[in-house]
Amino acid sequence: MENLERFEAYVAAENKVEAKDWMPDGYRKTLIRQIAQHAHSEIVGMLPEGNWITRAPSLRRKAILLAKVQDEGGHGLYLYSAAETLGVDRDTLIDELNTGKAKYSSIFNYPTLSWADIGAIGWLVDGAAIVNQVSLQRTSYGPYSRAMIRICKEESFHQRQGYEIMIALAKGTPAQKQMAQDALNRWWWPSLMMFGPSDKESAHSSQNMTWRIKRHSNDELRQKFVDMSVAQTEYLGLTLPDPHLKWNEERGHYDFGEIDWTEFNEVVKGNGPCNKQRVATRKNAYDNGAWVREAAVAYANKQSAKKNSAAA
Ligand code: FAQ
Repeated sequence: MENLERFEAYVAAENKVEAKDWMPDGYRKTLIRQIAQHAHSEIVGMLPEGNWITRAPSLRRKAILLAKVQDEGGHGLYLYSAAETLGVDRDTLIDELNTGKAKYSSIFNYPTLSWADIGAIGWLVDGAAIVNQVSLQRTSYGPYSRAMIRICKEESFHQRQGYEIMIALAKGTPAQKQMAQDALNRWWWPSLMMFGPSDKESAHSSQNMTWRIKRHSNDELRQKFVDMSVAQTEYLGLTLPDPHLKWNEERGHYDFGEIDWTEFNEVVKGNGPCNKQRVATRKNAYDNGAWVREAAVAYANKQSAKKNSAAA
């Protein structure tokens, strides 16, 4: 049997591929692409929420938000490690992010204008991320699958903290409820875009489903997210900003309006409201952290020199 045939039979039987196993070049390449984009999304995703740490409305909210943003940094690090198992160097990936070459999720190119946006991000953005990532727990590449299992546990806490902020606002004063509705209006459609282009337009889905990298298509996951969000919105007493949203008895799902794909494509191309700011902030943070990296390497070198001289 050819290597490729054997590999495809192996993943079709629900076995996990590990770093040292033989894999097709295309499998390695698309995984590096997807895992790196995912890692960058976690790291850039720290910025819109980080913007509100100093302005959180209470000490309790500040502590929770700090922990959440720190978790996202941790997710980025697991994911860079998973990408490295495929033979790519972390510095190369970070350089691609800092020079604006790398893609990361479109959602993080929108601004956080009010405290309610922190609720909406936790509820909707982490909510959408979980729907996608629960599916990816069963991805065929072992290191990615294991990273997803750890990450999903934390994402569900993030989703609940966001929803709890939304409950507090939606059940608060009329002005607070209005803030919550305004945040929902602005974050709903960009959250649906997180799932990627429609199945008809998705370049990688078909091959990646065969290789069990992706377990569900972009549209399937998007539909699942819409279906679960309707009841959550009703509980809040808010309204989803979509006049076409309607239960379809025959399909057993909600129908919903058309996504603005022109907006999606522009944001992905780098022309969203905050793309330039996000990349510049990341580059700045990286440059300002050079001394920390140098100190860490110098310390590690000193420790190993000490060990070697003790052993001699
Ligand atoms: N934004 O053929 P497909 C999080 C690109 S985690 C930007 O369908 P694929 C946690 C795509 O890369 C959020 N680009 O691609 C958190 C491809 O470009 P390429 C991130 C997008 O890979 C919460 C092209 O379009 N999650 O947020 C987007 O099969 C709160 C064609 O698309 C992940 O990355 C987009 N929305 O499916 C953190 C999950 N959609 O490379 C902080 C893992 C598509 O050909 C705060 N990734 N593109 O130039 C995936 O599951 C997949 O990569 C998809 C896209 C589903 C995103």
